[in-house]
Amino acid sequence: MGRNCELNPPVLTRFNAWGDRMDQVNTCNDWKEMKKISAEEGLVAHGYLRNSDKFSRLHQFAKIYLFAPSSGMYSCPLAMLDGAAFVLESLLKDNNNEVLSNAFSRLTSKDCNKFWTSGQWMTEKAGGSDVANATETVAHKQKNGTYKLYGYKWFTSATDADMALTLARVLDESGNAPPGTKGLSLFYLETRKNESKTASGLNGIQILRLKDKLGTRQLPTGELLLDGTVAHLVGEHGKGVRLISGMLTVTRIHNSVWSAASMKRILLLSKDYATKRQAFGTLLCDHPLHIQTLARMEVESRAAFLLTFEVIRLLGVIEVGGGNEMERNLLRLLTPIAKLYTAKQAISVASEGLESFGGAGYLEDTGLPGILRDAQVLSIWEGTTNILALDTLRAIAKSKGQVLNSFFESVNARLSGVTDSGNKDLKSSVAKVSIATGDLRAFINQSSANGHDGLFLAARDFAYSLFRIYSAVLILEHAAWAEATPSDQHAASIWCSQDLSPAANNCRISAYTKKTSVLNRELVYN
Ligand code: UCC
Ligand code: FAD
Repeated sequence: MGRNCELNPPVLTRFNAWGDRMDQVNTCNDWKEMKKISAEEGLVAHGYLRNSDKFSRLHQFAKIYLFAPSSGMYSCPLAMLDGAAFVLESLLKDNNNEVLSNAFSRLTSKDCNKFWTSGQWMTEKAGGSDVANATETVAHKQKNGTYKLYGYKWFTSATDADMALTLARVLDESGNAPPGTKGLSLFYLETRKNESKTASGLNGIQILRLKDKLGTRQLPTGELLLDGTVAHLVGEHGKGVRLISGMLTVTRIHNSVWSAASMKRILLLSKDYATKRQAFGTLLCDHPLHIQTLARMEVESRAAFLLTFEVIRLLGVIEVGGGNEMERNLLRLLTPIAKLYTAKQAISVASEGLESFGGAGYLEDTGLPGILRDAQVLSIWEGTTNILALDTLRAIAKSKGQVLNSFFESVNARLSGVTDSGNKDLKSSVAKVSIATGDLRAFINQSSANGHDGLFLAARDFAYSLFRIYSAVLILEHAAWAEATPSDQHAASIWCSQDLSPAANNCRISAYTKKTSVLNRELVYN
């Protein structure tokens, strides 16, 4: 079914035979079936029913991890609807709102006749990273308290969604709105209106075109013109970016799950193929160099899985009981880290995986190229690598460094746990992580002493360091279990043998100065 979704991508019919605007997105039957399966399997509902208490998110995401690589990218609408449910649930805790309550119950329903999906429309033509300055959509207040939205949404992934959360600037009586973040408010809208006078039945929305994309061809990603779309303000005026950030937390976790799941899928295929294909008189699985390549893919996949599911565990704990300060800090810090790093890993593992099939990996009828095409988007949407690296610095600055203290405290506590397990085979790996952690701390102290500029230029390497160190700790913990095998210890040894703290690497310290920025510019443009 997932494969069929790629082979039968959505088609937009803009006009009917009589010239009326239809703006109808036709998706294939398998795509529609995915919606039904998602509802019935509770792929979002489990996270909110909380039948497994603080493990409910783990339960939900374990299912999504299994579903994702075969879902024909249906994980994408699920991610956005989960993000919307997260935002609505937190708002409904303090305010009883019939419209939002109805939407929440639909998003979290296991009844496929009631179940809704949601879009997340943030990106406009002028930019998707700098949302505050790029958003030109405006909102006019109506006498009945609703708003009408006018604007152009440049990327909307679930054009077939039932509802959406979006950003717009509320105009005052003289037609002005504050610029930047302060002027942005969050709106809820339903995409269809029963009383709509237009042939399309849409709520003041025109679907101008579907994007012609490298991958994610299963998804109806469209450009929308909002022309009097009736919408409801969500939360306070001017708090749009902060409110939608809750949504981003959840969708970024979904992105990480997709990354981890996609790596596992290509790895399983590569492993299988290696037991069937012969070269130079032996099966590929008997060529040590080929198996080294697969072993490295395996280690990347494990690290991505462990860190992502640790973030999910934290989310579940916090949603049920609020969590302690360390857990809240770690969730805030590790969410962008997990998203940015696992996305890059997914692209590189998919590429390596295709190569492990030789020429067959390049052929469309194997279905393999789609894995690489789809992986490439993971580092672009939901915040690019650099934007997420900067988000890490935002989290640190906003908490006045507390999130970093929690990080180091947690790393040290967990490393001590590994040491206490008495497993001698892990000793040298533990020592490597301890040294890398110490180096990173020293690097941060030095950057702070030099002013904050250095840390901005180091942001990406710094984020990589956080990911590699925290994953190292998780892989080591796993390898220290009584049930662990020598393979788990070998995986830990491979992971810990890389440069665990690229930001702190001695020859790099001088690489983040203003002078280096100037030289980089020369290098790129001269
Ligand atoms: O791409 C998209 C959908 C793709 C399809 C879904 C796929 C899901 C995965 C599926 C797997 C198959 S939707 C578009 C995604 N767009 C982005 O991710 C935007 C990227 N840009 C950023 O992330 C920026 O950092 C912004 C827009 C979030 C913020 O930029 P600003 O303007 O510099 O923001 P400020 O002024 O720093 O922050 C405004 C407020 C602050 O709070 P207050 O007002 O209390 O001071 C920040 O602390 O927002 C708060 N804030 C956050 N809070 C900002 N970011 C966060 C955060 N991550 N967590 C908590
Ligand atoms: P830009 O913001 O112009 O960024 C260009 C480059 O500049 C990037 O490499 C970025 O990292 C870098 N950069 C920008 N600012 C900085 C900085 N301060 N420091 C360092 N580097 C920087 N959006 C939605 O809202 N809803 C959707 O449903 C949706 N679906 C999408 C589906 C697909 C298939 C794709 C490809 C995109 C989708 N998007 C969606 C849009 C996506 O979120 C944006 O493309 C993304 O956020 C980047 O924005 P941009 O394209 O404007 O790039």
